[in-house]
Amino acid sequence: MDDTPILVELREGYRVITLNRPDRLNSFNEAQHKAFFAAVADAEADAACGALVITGAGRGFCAGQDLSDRVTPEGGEPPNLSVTIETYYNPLLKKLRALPFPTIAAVNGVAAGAGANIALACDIVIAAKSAKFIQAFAKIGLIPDSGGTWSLPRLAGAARARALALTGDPLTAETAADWGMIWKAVDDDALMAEVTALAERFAAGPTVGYDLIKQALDASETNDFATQLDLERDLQGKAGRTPDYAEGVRAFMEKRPPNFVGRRKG
Ligand code: T3D
Repeated sequence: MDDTPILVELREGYRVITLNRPDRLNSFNEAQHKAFFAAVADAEADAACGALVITGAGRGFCAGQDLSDRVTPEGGEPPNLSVTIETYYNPLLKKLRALPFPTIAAVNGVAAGAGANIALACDIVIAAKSAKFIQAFAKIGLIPDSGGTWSLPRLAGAARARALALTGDPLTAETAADWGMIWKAVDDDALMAEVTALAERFAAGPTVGYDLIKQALDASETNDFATQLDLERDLQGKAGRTPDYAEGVRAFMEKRPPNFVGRRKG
């Protein structure tokens, strides 16, 4: 096994980050927390990065926090989990959600605990049919974190969110897709081809427009309808001033594929 906890691949117009602790199902220890955050921040800082793929090495996507770091001897001082969340998970989740380009979770195997909710925080989740999503927290006396209590009711609906969170029962990729929690479940051996095609499409796409779409959808979580209409007016004004909009319309009228440049490509 490679002993670096994160692998980063720079591809034409996008990046792939692979969580790389397969023996522990890519669960997070401190080194992996730090390396993952740094890799996401590097992608954000790269003007040529138009999409980010997150996946896991081996048979799992990510099993959340590495619990071998959390064993408390009987009668010992319990760890202060708020500190880890404040130090690692919350900054990571905030950064992931705010990235100005599309994020794709390629869920290659089990996604449990924080691992499930990191996947669900991505813009698009494509999972191998053998993958499972597990809100494992309740099984060890915790609550869903990494945005789980926010994203689950929104993605799965209130009743399913409660059952998933309270039981910690595994949810198959196909059921997650049927419920609309993820974009799709695909045959295991088709996963990376499917994800690569989508990432390449985003990398060649109107990147500023994608950023504005994300901003509008995020704001809709708290806006009322009238406020959202005003926001759409303002963001569409910005989109309409991009070279990619001009190119998109020209290409449509000339019946040819568009050649987008995207501000982030420099
Ligand atoms: O702590 C804080 O800072 C607060 C933040 C918390 C965030 C969280 O994510 S809390 C939730 C933590 N995660 C879990 O509770 C999930 C624990 N893992 C499992 O329940 C199961 O491993 C799975 C359902 C994910 C997969 O089951 P299975 O049967 O496919 O695999 P396995 O045999 O259980 O796991 C394979 C190996 O990975 C195994 O090691 P071994 O026996 O081969 O040496 C197992 O111990 C290890 N592993 C799996 N998950 C973790 C882990 N080791 C450490 N931490 C893990 N989370």
